[in-house]
Amino acid sequence: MAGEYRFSFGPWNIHEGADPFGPTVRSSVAFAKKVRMYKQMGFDGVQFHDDDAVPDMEKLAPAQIARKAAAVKRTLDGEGLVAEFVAPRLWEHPKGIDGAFTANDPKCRKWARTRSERTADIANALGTKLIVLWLAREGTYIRESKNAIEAHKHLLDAINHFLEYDPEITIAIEPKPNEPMDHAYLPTIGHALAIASQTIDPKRVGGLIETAHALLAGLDPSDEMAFALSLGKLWSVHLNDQNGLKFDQDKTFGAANLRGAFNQVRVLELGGYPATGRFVGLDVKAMRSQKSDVATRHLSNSRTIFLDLVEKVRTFPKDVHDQCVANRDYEALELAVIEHLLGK
Ligand code: XUL
Ligand code: MN
Repeated sequence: MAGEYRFSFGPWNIHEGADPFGPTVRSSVAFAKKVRMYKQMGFDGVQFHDDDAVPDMEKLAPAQIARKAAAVKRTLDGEGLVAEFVAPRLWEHPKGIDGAFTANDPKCRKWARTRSERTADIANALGTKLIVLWLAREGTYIRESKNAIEAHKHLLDAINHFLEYDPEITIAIEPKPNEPMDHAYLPTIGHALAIASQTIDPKRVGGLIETAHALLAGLDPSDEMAFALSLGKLWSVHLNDQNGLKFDQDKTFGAANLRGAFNQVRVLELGGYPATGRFVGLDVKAMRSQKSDVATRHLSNSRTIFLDLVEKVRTFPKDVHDQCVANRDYEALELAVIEHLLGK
């Protein structure tokens, strides 16, 4: 079972524990040390932001950026790892304060396009064709601050620019409804795939669904995944968990809502996700209270819980399921699911 699914996470998922209310509580782990942990924990793929791969990229010329990214590729090769995707980190730069692709200032929008070109170059050097777009600050704190109709056109232009710049890349949009913005553009997979259909090459634009983001939108992550799967557009996932409507918690997968996690695994099984060769990505954070020596458990535990749930999905008695569905007896089905999860 472990062999059927390929798992990935990003270097930001091993972090120092700073939050908006307090400083770091763990020392930094160097990238070279992080990559050595992947295989030991059963992971084969590394998710990257562009500046995870080339930290000082804003100060470098395109050729230097490509050379540095090629060196990272050699490190990955040495560990038997592959890059899953590269995402432009547009939200930490001063030019991204008011959004990047949808900034009101044309100079900022231009910067974002140039940065996208470098992101594509890094993806090439790392040997992946997948770009992930989490549109962090593409939205508003107050609606009057932008023309939202124009903003959506800017987003479409930005995606088209990416597709034109590199005819090989594919783009997975990672929707999220809020945080850091009050409201973000493209809050759900429906929005993401609608804009994908309007691009110059719709077959190269799909989606990545994160559990917590779907929950923050008040939606069921498994149905969001099913929608994308039904269109052949689920190109990655960010599994994690979320305890209600609050900040993006990135909890261990299944830790807040085990049944919700069961249903996400079920839909990936129903959709034949392992056969697509796509990664099961995690986007989980260690609790701030974790000491350094155990601050990777959220990753290995999420993977373990995922695989335990694959087992649960596969061993759910089909005859019970079919009988309950035939009888339209969903109370019986619900009890059967809960008892199965409880190991009864
Ligand atoms: C933010 C988030 C990001 C993206 C990658 O909520 O999920 O880490 O997954 O840019
Ligand atoms: Mn994510």
